[in-house]
Amino acid sequence: MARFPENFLWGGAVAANQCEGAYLEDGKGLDCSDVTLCGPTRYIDYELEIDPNKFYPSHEAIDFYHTYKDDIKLFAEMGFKVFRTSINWSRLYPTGEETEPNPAGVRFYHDLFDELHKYGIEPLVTKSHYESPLALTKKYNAWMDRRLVEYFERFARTCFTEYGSKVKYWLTFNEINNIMKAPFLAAGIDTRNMGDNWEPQIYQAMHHIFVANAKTVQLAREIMPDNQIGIMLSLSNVYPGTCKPEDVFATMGVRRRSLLFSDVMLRGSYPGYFWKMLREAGVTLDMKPGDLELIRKYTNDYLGFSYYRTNAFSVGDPMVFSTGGGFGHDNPYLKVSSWGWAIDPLGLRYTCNELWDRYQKPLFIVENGLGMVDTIEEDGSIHDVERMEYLRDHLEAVADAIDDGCQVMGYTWWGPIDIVSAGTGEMKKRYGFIYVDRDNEGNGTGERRKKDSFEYYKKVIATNGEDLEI
Ligand code: BGP
Repeated sequence: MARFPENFLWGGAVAANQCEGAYLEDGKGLDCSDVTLCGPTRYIDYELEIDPNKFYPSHEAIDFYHTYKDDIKLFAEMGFKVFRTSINWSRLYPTGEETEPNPAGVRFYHDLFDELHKYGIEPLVTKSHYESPLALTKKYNAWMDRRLVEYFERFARTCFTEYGSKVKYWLTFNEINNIMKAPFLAAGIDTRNMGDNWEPQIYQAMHHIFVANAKTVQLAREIMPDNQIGIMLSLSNVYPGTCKPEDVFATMGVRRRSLLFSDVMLRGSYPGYFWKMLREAGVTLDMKPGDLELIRKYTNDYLGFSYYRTNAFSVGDPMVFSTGGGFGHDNPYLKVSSWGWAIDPLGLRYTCNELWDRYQKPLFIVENGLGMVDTIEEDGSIHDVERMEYLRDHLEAVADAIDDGCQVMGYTWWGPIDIVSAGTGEMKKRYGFIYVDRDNEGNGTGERRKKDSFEYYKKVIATNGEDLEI
């Protein structure tokens, strides 16, 4: 019996700021990623001005803005049914405040989606993926200000009006639960002048985002009622560090710092534990009449999420941040990748069951992948067995989750082509089935080269996941 449904959406995922480059081309404005450098703390060590003597990975990235036709041809060769990317807000609205969109920016994404459809590939579009207009940060500190709701709604109206007939699957905010760990990356919020205890102030920005999400769903229902608009969270999981009740209870609290966002956007209300967080922080949200009604009425259609790995958490652990989902301490029962991230395929099965039980809404694994350093052999080949093993094992887990009764819409491997790392800005941390000749300093020809995993994923898709043999 087939382990994956007939219409399973196989594909790959990227983000505009991590692949397009052309950071000021055709009228695009600066976005927050354009002022972040290479390095493990790029999401907190940023300046709001470009230093001409520094290298910014997003400025050229892998030049997808100009190479997308050739790259999409390679995705089609692998047999992609779907391709996830984002619309860079500052390409359409350079400062975020314009009353009309930038025509060249609108045109680019029409051309991109048309190219995908040429090969029968469905676009899966994230509206905001770590790339909000920098001007909104400088003027309003981004989502701390309620005006962002209006600007995001204007951006949504343009997206749905322009692309509603070409894009069936949408996501509002990428990994928006990361706002509580990396507010500048996730929501363009500069916390450096907000003191050490900035988190309680972020709760107001979260309210603005929940309202903006609901308004976006409302617009989607009005403009493109047959399309699906999901949410997207970073949901790599966390296990109790011991079976001590205190550790189990503390770990539930850590997990709730992520599931709060899906609870609100999929169930339509602030859960009791969020009201308690507000009480304990002494925060009274500044709400407009009708806000909670909007959030209740306009919930999202599906749950998109990223899963990379799992960690463990015990009382007293530090709450570490990582783009791959970081919490307490390493799990001694798990192997780690050559990059140092834990490998836990069963954790993906566990997470799918956890989320299906909690929401009973379709799940979409829109990010799963292995970042690692690739070796180019003498003959130019790249035998990325570690990547194929990670993919095989995690697809086995997805098949098991579907067998467990979880409804999974699709799977988009993160980084089907080497792109700029979100967490460190590096090219060295490669996810792709397609190698890109470019290093951390921007040197290289940009030439594309197939790795062994290219043919492997092509076979997986061709057999609808039946043949996972490496
Ligand atoms: C997620 C982001 C992606 C992607 C991924 C991998 O947080 O949604 O943008 O980058 O992490 O992380 P990294 O690129 O740091 O390896």
